[in-house]
Amino acid sequence: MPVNVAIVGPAGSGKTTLFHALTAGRGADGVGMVDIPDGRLTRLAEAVQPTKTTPAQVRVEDSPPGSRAQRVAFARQADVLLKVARCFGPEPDPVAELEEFALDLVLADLASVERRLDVVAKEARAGKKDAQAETEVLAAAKQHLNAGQQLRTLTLEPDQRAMLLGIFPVTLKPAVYVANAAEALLPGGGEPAAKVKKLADGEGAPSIALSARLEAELSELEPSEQAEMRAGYDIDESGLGRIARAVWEAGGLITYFTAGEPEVRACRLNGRAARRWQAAGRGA
Ligand SMILES: Nc1nc2c(ncn2[C@@H]2O[C@H](COP(=O)(O)OP(=O)(O)O)[C@@H](O)[C@H]2O)c(=O)[nH]1
Ligand SMILES: [Mg+2]
Repeated sequence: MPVNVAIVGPAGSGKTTLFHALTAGRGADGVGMVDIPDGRLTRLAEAVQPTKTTPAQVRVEDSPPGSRAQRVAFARQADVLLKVARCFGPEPDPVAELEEFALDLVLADLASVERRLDVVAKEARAGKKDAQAETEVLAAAKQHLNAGQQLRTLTLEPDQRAMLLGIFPVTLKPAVYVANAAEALLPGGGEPAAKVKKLADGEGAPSIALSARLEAELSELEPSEQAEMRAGYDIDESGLGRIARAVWEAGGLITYFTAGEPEVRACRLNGRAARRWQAAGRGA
């Protein structure tokens, strides 16, 4: 199963434009596969000279239009949220827009926590083991959500985290922020992008500034024309690559390589397999 990345965020922030840029126009019906650039794979391929080189990939999906409930449901099925903020156009206020968007997710999690608390209260009365511990973590989650905070920023022990996962909380999913900046403010993205970075830093999440519209246009050009235009904007090709790597890392994934004729391939490990791999001192 590939890692599912959902492009989410306020309306008009450039989600569909970013989807086209990331998939270089090859996505269909809002779904596309995106390669994860990796210098190690390139070096391996140079050494082995295989007939085929297969990079690791993630599956990226654009937000379909829909109601607030549908937006929450869409985010819920993802492994990683790619949150796009509007840092271009008239009076960009990316932080307010991101917070408004996050509120729907917070309220959805609050409803799930409250439903689960009812169930666990009954289990506690029936003397079920662990019900007390679960009640405590749910109560802490409820307080955090009631304060408008996402569960991503709640400090949790691994076993508490595992208990919370039972309610499929959407605000606990790893997030990567994209400050979709005005072309004139590239490469850094200026003040609006700085605000997005501050918000992301507060959640321990990565944030990347680029112009989705410019990247989508560039993706349609020949490499030589691309390079020329990038130089004009003082940007390199790393923006989309950094997004791809950030969502890969946010998904807690580990890359391993198989090399030989006819193919050099980057694959993913996650969950228990990844922990065993790391414990054995291998992989990165
Ligand atoms: N100036 C500028 N406009 C953009 C950028 N990205 C998207 N837009 C424009 O913003 C509008 C909404 O973009 P869209 O991708 O449809 O947003 P969505 O509602 O989040 O999917 C469109 O008119 C885009 O051309 C950008 O990086 N710079
Ligand atoms: Mg759209």
